[in-house]
Amino acid sequence: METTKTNTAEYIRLEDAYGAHNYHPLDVVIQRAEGIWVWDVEGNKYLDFLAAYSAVNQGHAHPRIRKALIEQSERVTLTSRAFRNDQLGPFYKLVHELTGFDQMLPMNTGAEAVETAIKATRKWGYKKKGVPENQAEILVFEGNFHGRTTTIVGFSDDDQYKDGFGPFTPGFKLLPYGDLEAVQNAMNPNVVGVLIEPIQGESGIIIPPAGYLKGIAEACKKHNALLIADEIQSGLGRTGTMFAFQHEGVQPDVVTIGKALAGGFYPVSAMLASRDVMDVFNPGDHGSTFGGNPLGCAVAREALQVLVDENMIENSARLGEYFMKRLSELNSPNIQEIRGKGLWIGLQLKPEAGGARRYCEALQDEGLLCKETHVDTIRFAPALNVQQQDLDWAMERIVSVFAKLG
Ligand code: IF1
Repeated sequence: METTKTNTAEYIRLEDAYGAHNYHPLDVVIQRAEGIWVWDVEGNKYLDFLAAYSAVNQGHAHPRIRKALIEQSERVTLTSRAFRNDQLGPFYKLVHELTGFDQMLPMNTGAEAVETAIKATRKWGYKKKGVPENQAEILVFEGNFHGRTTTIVGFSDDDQYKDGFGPFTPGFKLLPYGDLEAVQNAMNPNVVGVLIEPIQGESGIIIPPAGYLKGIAEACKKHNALLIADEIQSGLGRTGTMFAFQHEGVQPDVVTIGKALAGGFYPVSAMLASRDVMDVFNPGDHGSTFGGNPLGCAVAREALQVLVDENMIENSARLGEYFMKRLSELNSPNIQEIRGKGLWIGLQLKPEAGGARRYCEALQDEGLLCKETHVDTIRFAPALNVQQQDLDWAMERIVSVFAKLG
């Protein structure tokens, strides 16, 4: 059959005709990706400034990670956890060595890692803290994003994430983000944990006041509650350190990781914790078909190794600072605030600027792919192996778009 060069419009038509409309993506149909660059079906080249929401911190299609995927795929890909495999133990050991946490429980998506952390924290509350059955409370925060399961969206304060999906899971208390007193006042004997993003991602790279995270850690210690840091987006070098919580010098009891954990090649997530927390799980309590599979473990081991071997975390800290400085030179009257840590930056526009979407569309026309969040904020989050000249290339286009749109 003669193959026709299907163009962008045709791909969009197929998605619209046969797929759920649960996203409003930019009209760019990506066909190939390498490092920080992606190409669409028309042959246009773009600098990817979203990095799949920080799931490709190592850059697209990293050759070392691809090699690990191919080699493992020729050995064994999935055994289930009914049996053991030769990739899981070494993966556990590497994560322990890199993060200092005693143990991990491997899952697949970020939401599953967060659900695992919720279950572990509740069970720890009942079995070790002595909270009466079904009375456990977990403190959560306005502007949170922890995934899309019914339990997780149930404690979101974004109406769209909840609309039509009730009834929801009880046992969560929403507090204002950044207000330490609110956390201290919410503490009571039934509080088993505090679930927080050290820097809020979806909300638009919201950085809490200095000392806030430390204050929460102290409140958790005082009231015998677990501090759970969701580092699924902020972790693995995105903010210039392995974990965002390290900027505050705190040591959470539980951490969730995902996204870049397998370098964009495979969904791998995990909950990290001390033995004291992890030993609430007995055989058969919890799990998943693909959790800890040898293919995901082999890929994740190499993805973590690459992050370290290629100094991507230091690169994120150094070039994040550089880029923040370059962005601060933009003197557009439409800019409300520029926030960021490492290569994770949110540029918030004033409401009168007409929304970030049109800036993202204009940037797309200039060859830069970004994503707006919460209407007014443009998110800049390139792969952590971006180079200074790439940021300068991006800056030229950002300057040009702001000159056009104000
Ligand atoms: C979508 C947002 C980002 C996360 C944090 C857990 C998860 C995420 C801090 C769940 C996932 C993704 C989900 C994706 C878009 C993206 C996103 F806009 F939704 F909020 F990054 F900001 N904790 N974030 O950021 O991980 O189950 O997706 O593997 O749902 O549209 P997941």
